[in-house]
Amino acid sequence: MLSHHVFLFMLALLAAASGFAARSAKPNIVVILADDLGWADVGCYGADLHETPHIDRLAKESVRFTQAFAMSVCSPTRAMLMTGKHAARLGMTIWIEASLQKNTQRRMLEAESKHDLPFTEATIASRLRDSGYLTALVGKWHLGDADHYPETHGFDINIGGTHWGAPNTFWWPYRGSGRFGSEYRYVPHLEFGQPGEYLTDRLTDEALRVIDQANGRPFFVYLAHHAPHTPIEAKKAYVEHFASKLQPGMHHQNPVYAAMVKSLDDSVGRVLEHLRARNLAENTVVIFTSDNGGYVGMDRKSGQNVPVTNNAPLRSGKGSLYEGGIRVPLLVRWPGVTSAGAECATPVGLGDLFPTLTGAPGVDGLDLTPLLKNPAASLGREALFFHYPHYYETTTPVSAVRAGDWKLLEYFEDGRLELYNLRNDPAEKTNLAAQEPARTAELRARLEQWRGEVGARRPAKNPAFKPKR
Ligand SMILES: [Ca+2]
Repeated sequence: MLSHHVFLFMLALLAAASGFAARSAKPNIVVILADDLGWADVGCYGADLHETPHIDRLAKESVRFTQAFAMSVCSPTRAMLMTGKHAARLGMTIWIEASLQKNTQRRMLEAESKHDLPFTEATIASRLRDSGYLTALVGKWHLGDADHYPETHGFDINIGGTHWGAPNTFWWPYRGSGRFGSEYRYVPHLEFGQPGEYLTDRLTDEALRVIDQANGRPFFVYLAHHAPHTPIEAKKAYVEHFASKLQPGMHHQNPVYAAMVKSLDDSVGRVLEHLRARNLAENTVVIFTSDNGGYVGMDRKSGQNVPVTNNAPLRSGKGSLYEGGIRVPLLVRWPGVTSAGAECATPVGLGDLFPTLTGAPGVDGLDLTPLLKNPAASLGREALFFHYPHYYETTTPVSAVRAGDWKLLEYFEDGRLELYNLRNDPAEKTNLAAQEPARTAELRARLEQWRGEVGARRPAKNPAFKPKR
């Protein structure tokens, strides 16, 4: 009996020892998530006015994914990124503030959407913390109210994360007024600062501090910038630089937005330099991406009369399921795994980061390691799905499926189907649904089957809707 106990004790010791060995071999992880940064907003994806030398250098050291997909708005992407589960399966299909407001003047009533990430969900942070990492969210959270803040989802440290999707201002003290008083759209834990301090810089300072705080422990830093989401506000010297550089016919036309993107690029440069200076670069995975396509509306609140950005050659922008709304930059630098300067055109989703970073199976995400080692490898995925049963400036309720070069969109208001061949028509100009009825029907059936499998909620006809005469 006693020897049996001793045997079990020794087994436990061995397991602990091998677990420790595995942990100590684990790399640090920094995920830098931009907010509303479009696919074409950085130099290495084709920007002209914007200047992103640090992001472009990271791209040269990374696998650059040319067809990486987010959901079309903030919270759904963030939920999927954190959990590896599709936003439709989680029932989180629109950003939080909008899930609480119902507009009943439209043709359809939007689907219900959860506004708190359920505690039953494992996150990248909870998995990594369980295996010994120091875990920190610095910046935007947007996955629930105060009782669902990052501390309740696996983060040891939360600097700035609230249910708010954007600060009132990018200038310290980062808060507004209104019916919430000085807590209106505030950014917590940044109370001590000075006038003139810019949020993107401050969040970077905090992220670097967390890296130093880890002090030898493996760390996961999720640096979720608010930039370049509205309000479109930037440093004066940068704005002047881009205003003087601006030429008619340039792809991008907003110097304030260009200046915001430059501050974001500065942040990436400072993180990379800090890792290098601390001798951590060779043992740190660095990922750079965005949570949805670029915002193509105007930021009238900031007094601007040009669109925030332009996702050309892709169609439309944030909110839409056309490529401009969902295709995002994705760079992955994993020392010892990725080859410098590699490119990968395989469609991937941000839900793939959960299994890739944790080693745990993803429910909807796939481990990208085969592609990180060899960008020409097969991931074995047949299709990617999108579901946005809501309205936005750019869209009415819609679902979409991407399989190979083909993409089908189904609009709920009228059942309209649109089929595009993205290889021949990346701008989604020519709807081939009528010319390709068999392919259209097959993709529509696949989309319908997927919606059933994940329990995707649908919008409903609005009986009170009165069309304008
Ligand atoms: Ca966003």
